Amino acid sequence: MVKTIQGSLDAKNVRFAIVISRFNTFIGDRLLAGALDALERHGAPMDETTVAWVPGSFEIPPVARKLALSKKFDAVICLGTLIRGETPHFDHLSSTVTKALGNIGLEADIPVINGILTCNTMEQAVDRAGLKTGNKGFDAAVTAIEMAQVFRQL
Ligand code: INI
Repeated sequence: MVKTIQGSLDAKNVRFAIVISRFNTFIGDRLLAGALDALERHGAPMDETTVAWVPGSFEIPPVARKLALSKKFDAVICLGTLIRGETPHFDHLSSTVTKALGNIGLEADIPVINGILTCNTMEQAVDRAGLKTGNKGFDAAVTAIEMAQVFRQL
Protein backbone atom coordinates (compact mmCIF):
# COMPACT_ATOMS: atom_id res chain seq x y z
CA MET A 1 0.00 0.00 0.00
CA VAL A 2 1.44 3.37 -0.99
CA LYS A 3 1.53 6.00 1.72
CA THR A 4 0.65 9.38 0.26
CA ILE A 5 1.60 12.61 1.97
CA GLN A 6 -0.51 15.55 0.97
CA GLY A 7 -1.15 18.81 2.79
CA SER A 8 -4.71 19.95 3.35
CA LEU A 9 -5.65 23.62 3.10
CA ASP A 10 -6.93 23.68 6.68
CA ALA A 11 -5.13 26.46 8.57
CA LYS A 12 -6.88 25.85 11.91
CA ASN A 13 -4.27 25.63 14.69
CA VAL A 14 -1.48 26.69 12.32
CA ARG A 15 0.66 29.66 13.40
CA PHE A 16 2.01 31.95 10.71
CA ALA A 17 4.51 34.79 10.62
CA ILE A 18 4.57 37.20 7.71
CA VAL A 19 7.60 39.35 6.90
CA ILE A 20 6.89 42.24 4.56
CA SER A 21 9.02 45.04 3.17
CA ARG A 22 7.93 48.69 3.07
CA PHE A 23 9.71 49.33 -0.25
CA ASN A 24 7.04 49.70 -2.96
CA THR A 25 4.45 49.69 -0.20
CA PHE A 26 1.62 50.43 -2.65
CA ILE A 27 2.10 46.85 -3.88
CA GLY A 28 3.11 45.42 -0.51
CA ASP A 29 -0.08 46.57 1.21
CA ARG A 30 -2.10 44.62 -1.35
CA LEU A 31 0.07 41.49 -1.06
CA LEU A 32 -0.34 41.62 2.72
CA ALA A 33 -4.12 42.06 2.44
CA GLY A 34 -4.24 39.05 0.09
CA ALA A 35 -2.16 36.91 2.44
CA LEU A 36 -4.22 37.80 5.52
CA ASP A 37 -7.44 37.18 3.58
CA ALA A 38 -6.22 33.70 2.58
CA LEU A 39 -5.15 32.83 6.14
CA GLU A 40 -8.41 34.02 7.66
CA ARG A 41 -10.60 32.29 5.07
CA HIS A 42 -8.76 29.01 5.61
CA GLY A 43 -9.31 29.19 9.36
CA ALA A 44 -5.93 30.39 10.66
CA PRO A 45 -5.95 31.76 14.22
CA MET A 46 -5.47 35.46 13.43
CA ASP A 47 -4.61 36.32 17.04
CA GLU A 48 -1.60 34.00 16.70
CA THR A 49 -0.49 35.46 13.36
CA THR A 50 2.42 37.92 13.45
CA VAL A 51 3.29 40.53 10.79
CA ALA A 52 6.83 41.97 10.82
CA TRP A 53 7.63 45.03 8.67
CA VAL A 54 11.16 45.64 7.36
CA PRO A 55 12.56 48.48 5.19
CA GLY A 56 13.36 46.59 1.98
CA SER A 57 13.50 43.09 0.56
CA PHE A 58 17.17 42.79 1.49
CA GLU A 59 16.11 42.99 5.16
CA ILE A 60 13.53 40.19 4.85
CA PRO A 61 15.88 37.17 5.28
CA PRO A 62 17.42 38.08 8.68
CA VAL A 63 13.99 38.72 10.19
CA ALA A 64 12.51 35.63 8.54
CA ARG A 65 15.40 33.61 10.03
CA LYS A 66 14.76 34.87 13.57
CA LEU A 67 11.05 34.11 13.27
CA ALA A 68 11.67 30.71 11.68
CA LEU A 69 14.11 29.67 14.42
CA SER A 70 11.90 30.98 17.24
CA LYS A 71 9.76 27.79 17.29
CA LYS A 72 6.71 30.04 17.65
CA PHE A 73 5.49 29.53 14.09
CA ASP A 74 4.64 26.68 11.73
CA ALA A 75 5.52 28.65 8.58
CA VAL A 76 6.96 32.03 7.58
CA ILE A 77 5.56 33.92 4.59
CA CYS A 78 7.83 36.52 2.98
CA LEU A 79 6.27 39.32 0.95
CA GLY A 80 7.97 42.12 -0.95
CA THR A 81 8.32 43.76 -4.33
CA LEU A 82 11.52 44.03 -6.31
CA ILE A 83 11.22 46.10 -9.47
CA ARG A 84 13.99 46.23 -12.05
CA GLY A 85 15.75 49.60 -12.34
CA GLU A 86 18.51 50.89 -14.57
CA THR A 87 21.37 49.30 -12.63
CA PRO A 88 22.20 45.66 -11.75
CA HIS A 89 20.95 46.25 -8.16
CA PHE A 90 17.73 44.31 -8.85
CA ASP A 91 19.64 41.22 -10.05
CA HIS A 92 21.87 41.16 -6.98
CA LEU A 93 18.98 41.65 -4.59
CA SER A 94 16.66 39.11 -6.20
CA SER A 95 19.18 36.31 -6.34
CA THR A 96 20.63 37.00 -2.86
CA VAL A 97 17.23 37.19 -1.20
CA THR A 98 15.87 34.11 -2.99
CA LYS A 99 18.87 31.99 -2.04
CA ALA A 100 18.79 33.22 1.55
CA LEU A 101 15.11 32.32 1.97
CA GLY A 102 15.74 28.82 0.63
CA ASN A 103 18.61 28.33 3.07
CA ILE A 104 16.62 29.66 6.03
CA GLY A 105 13.81 27.17 5.40
CA LEU A 106 16.29 24.31 5.34
CA GLU A 107 18.18 25.54 8.42
CA ALA A 108 15.08 26.19 10.53
CA ASP A 109 13.26 23.11 9.23
CA ILE A 110 9.95 24.88 8.68
CA PRO A 111 8.35 26.13 5.45
CA VAL A 112 9.62 29.57 4.45
CA ILE A 113 7.55 30.80 1.53
CA ASN A 114 8.89 33.19 -1.07
CA GLY A 115 6.15 35.66 -1.97
CA ILE A 116 8.53 38.37 -3.12
CA LEU A 117 7.61 39.69 -6.54
CA THR A 118 10.49 40.17 -8.99
CA CYS A 119 9.12 42.28 -11.82
CA ASN A 120 10.50 44.18 -14.78
CA THR A 121 7.88 46.92 -14.48
CA MET A 122 5.49 48.41 -11.96
CA GLU A 123 2.62 47.29 -14.22
CA GLN A 124 3.70 43.65 -13.82
CA ALA A 125 3.75 44.15 -10.06
CA VAL A 126 0.27 45.69 -9.99
CA ASP A 127 -1.07 42.80 -12.09
CA ARG A 128 0.25 40.37 -9.45
CA ALA A 129 -1.09 42.34 -6.50
CA GLY A 130 -4.78 41.91 -7.16
CA LEU A 131 -5.36 42.59 -10.84
CA LYS A 132 -4.87 40.43 -13.97
CA THR A 133 -2.76 37.69 -12.44
CA GLY A 134 -4.51 37.41 -9.10
CA ASN A 135 -2.85 38.22 -5.81
CA LYS A 136 0.53 36.60 -5.16
CA GLY A 137 0.24 37.37 -1.45
CA PHE A 138 -2.91 35.24 -1.32
CA ASP A 139 -1.12 32.48 -3.29
CA ALA A 140 1.91 32.59 -0.97
CA ALA A 141 -0.33 32.16 2.07
CA VAL A 142 -2.13 29.17 0.51
CA THR A 143 1.26 27.62 -0.25
CA ALA A 144 2.29 28.19 3.37
CA ILE A 145 -0.86 26.44 4.64
CA GLU A 146 -0.29 23.42 2.39
CA MET A 147 3.39 23.18 3.32
CA ALA A 148 2.69 23.50 7.06
CA GLN A 149 0.28 20.57 6.73
CA VAL A 150 2.81 18.55 4.70
CA PHE A 151 5.40 19.13 7.43
CA ARG A 152 2.94 17.91 10.08
CA GLN A 153 2.79 14.57 8.30
CA LEU A 154 6.55 14.08 8.00
N1 INI B 1 14.03 46.92 -2.01
C1 INI B 1 12.88 46.34 -2.43
O1 INI B 1 12.19 45.68 -1.64
N2 INI B 1 12.49 46.48 -3.72
C2 INI B 1 13.21 47.17 -4.63
O2 INI B 1 12.76 47.26 -5.80
C3 INI B 1 14.42 47.81 -4.21
N3 INI B 1 15.20 48.54 -5.14
O3 INI B 1 14.82 48.65 -6.30
O4 INI B 1 16.23 49.09 -4.80
C4 INI B 1 14.81 47.64 -2.86
N4 INI B 1 15.96 48.21 -2.41
C5 INI B 1 16.24 48.37 -1.00
C6 INI B 1 16.94 47.16 -0.38
O5 INI B 1 16.03 46.08 -0.26
C7 INI B 1 17.48 47.48 1.01
O6 INI B 1 16.43 47.93 1.85
C8 INI B 1 18.59 48.54 1.01
O7 INI B 1 19.61 48.17 0.10
C9 INI B 1 19.22 48.69 2.42
O8 INI B 1 19.84 47.46 2.83
